[in-house]
Amino acid sequence: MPEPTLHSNGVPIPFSPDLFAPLRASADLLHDPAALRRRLGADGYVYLPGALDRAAVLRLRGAYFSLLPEGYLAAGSRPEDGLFSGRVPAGLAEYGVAGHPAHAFVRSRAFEEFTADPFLAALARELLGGDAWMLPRRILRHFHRGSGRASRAHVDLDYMNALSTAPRVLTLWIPVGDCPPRTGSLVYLEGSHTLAPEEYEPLRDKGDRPGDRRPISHDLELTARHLGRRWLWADFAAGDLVVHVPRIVHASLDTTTDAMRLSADVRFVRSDDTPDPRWLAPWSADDGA
Ligand SMILES: O=C(O)CCC(=O)C(=O)O
Repeated sequence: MPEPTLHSNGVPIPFSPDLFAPLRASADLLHDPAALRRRLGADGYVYLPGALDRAAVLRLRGAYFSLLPEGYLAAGSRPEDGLFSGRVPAGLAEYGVAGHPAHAFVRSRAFEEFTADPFLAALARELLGGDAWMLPRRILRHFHRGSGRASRAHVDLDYMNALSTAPRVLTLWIPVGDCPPRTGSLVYLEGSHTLAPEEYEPLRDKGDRPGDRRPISHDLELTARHLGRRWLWADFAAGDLVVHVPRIVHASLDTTTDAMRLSADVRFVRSDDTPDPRWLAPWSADDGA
């Protein structure tokens, strides 16, 4: 079980039954696309423990962490463990911009091959109910303890709204390594894909990023209480996968373990829809999208 108090962006949230509940696992529906689609519609996500090859996920983890400069990883540890030394070596480029390993990694053959797994495309096709393709902007997220950084509560659609019609799009969130809540896992606000945006609009006024209306809130307890819903969590392991719809509110917790949080989010869009043009180039942390 997680600690009695978790944090997101440095803000505490009690791990209590009025604020947290478990994600519902749907791996048993993988053989039944229609039922899986219904579950996605009902819950706004499908959580698929063990859907991916754990060894392949851990290889990907090792491939990324082996690119970090000397001194970043704990002495004597393996890249695959992704253990933080407690010190970011001086001179490293800002996270995810050209010159940082994450920027190179999303353009690497290892990442390309991993995300090209036909299982992912087939799953997206089944859930979108038609031909779909993967948007080139695929994000790698790496957090270490002490950074006080996590993803604020948001809906993906607010980052993909350049067109007047919303594309039919799905996000596949892939923890690249074991990721319990204390390592900074993703949490979903129960049933929040059915909320009208006006219901969470007031929260944006109290955010920690004045001038950016896209995040809903950095304060997960305030968000849960304002909307009267719990955060759904899981003890994610390498090989797990969650698919979510673009209107579900989600966020991540702070990393407090030596094991660093690494994840990838990839998005698939229906082939007969026009995607937001900002998602057509490989991700860079400073691309403004
Ligand atoms: O991994 C995270 O912290 C955020 C991921 C996310 O927002 C997404 O996959 O849509």
